[in-house]
Amino acid sequence: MGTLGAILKHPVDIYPLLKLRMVAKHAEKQIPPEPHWAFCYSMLHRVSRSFALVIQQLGTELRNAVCIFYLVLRALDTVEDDTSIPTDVKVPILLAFHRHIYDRDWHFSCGTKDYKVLMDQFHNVSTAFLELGEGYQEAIEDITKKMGAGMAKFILKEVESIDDYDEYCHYVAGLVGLGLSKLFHASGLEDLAPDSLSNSMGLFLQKTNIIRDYLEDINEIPKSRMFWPREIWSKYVNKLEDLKYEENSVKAVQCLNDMVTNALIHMDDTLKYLSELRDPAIFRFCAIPQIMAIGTLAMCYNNVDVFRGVVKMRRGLTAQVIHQTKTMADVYGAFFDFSCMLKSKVDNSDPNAVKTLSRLEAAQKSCRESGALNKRKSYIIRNEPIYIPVLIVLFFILLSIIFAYLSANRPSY
Ligand code: D61
Ligand code: MG
Repeated sequence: MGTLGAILKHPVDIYPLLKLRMVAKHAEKQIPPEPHWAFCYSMLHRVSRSFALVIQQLGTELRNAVCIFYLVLRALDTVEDDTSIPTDVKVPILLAFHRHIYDRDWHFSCGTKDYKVLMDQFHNVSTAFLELGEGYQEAIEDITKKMGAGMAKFILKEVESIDDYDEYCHYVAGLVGLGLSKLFHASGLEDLAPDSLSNSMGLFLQKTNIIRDYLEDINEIPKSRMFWPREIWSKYVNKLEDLKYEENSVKAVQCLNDMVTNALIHMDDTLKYLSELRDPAIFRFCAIPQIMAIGTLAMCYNNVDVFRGVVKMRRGLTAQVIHQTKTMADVYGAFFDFSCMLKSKVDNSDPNAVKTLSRLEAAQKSCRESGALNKRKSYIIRNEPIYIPVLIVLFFILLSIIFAYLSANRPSY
């Protein structure tokens, strides 16, 4: 369904979408004049639309550090993700990448499209990195070293057990959480959060991605990318790729529900991490991706379309989340709403139904006990009266009639 169709179906998206476009336009104006910084910020927008907008709303000093942190790790991940690079070439680069970021002459071409541009002009990122404060450089190098080593380990090792799965997600996302908490602390705006909470922030996002991107990853050319742990999928099928075949749909959806239920483990830590933050811009930067994640999990749960194509939140709802998320009350509200949405899809015949419901009820309990639920707008309970869409349509028809009339009677000079 095109954007126009989606807007007519969800007219409440119009204002947030317009607001989002204005914020994006404003962000573009903030791009620094120096060519290497201009490259970094334009590249940030090209390789990550979702994080680019929330990074842009951070204060200048922290924004530059987080922007470079993102591009350094995205470059490292581009090496990891390029399945055409032979292992004996890839592993040494992953292990030494934390040293390469200091060397403006270092270059390794790989990846496709914008990722390839990032790699080919990576010297711009190194130049900007070397301009960051000492504390920021140390935190970024430390995380890059640990993530490179973790990625190298799993180039040679399959994700078998759930412990392997948590370990892999720690390396590629948990460490990002730990690094961000260090950057927030180095900026003097936040206390240093406990590693366990920072790690959970990353695992909740990464596991949501791994679940949502099942089909894209398993169909990756030349080699499949497989992150679902054998300990879970082997209860439903003999091979991970069997989940995508029509005849295995019932087992596939049960396996999907098992994976979603596993990801829900990290909800409490995520809510605790967010409730400790003090700086409003840092709060929004951390909260918006988490709300997108619980929303995406609610859409993926019990949804066979995950094995048919990519299930994504509609742009209008994304705009609403970005527009409406300002306080912890908004976060409790969103987690409560999307938990209700997920709960409404739990079928008691599902093998994990009891576990799924208990984790949802635990999260809903902490949201209720926050006492923040009543003062907020809901993401799912449609409270706008049905006549609004009709009015908007009429308005547009009127506008086009006036326009047609004016253009018809415009005096020809
Ligand atoms: C607060 C706010 C943002 C947070 C956070 C806490 C904790 C963790 C994260 C963001 C990271 C979440 C990662 C989820 C998306 N997954 C990926 O991008 C995978 O690549 C992981 C390795 C590179 C990590 C790059 C990254 C991502 C977000 C950042 C950041 C660095 C630095 C600062 C802020 C946000 C995925 O990549 C998909 C792709 O290639 O597009 C993969 O390859 O598995
Ligand atoms: Mg990767």
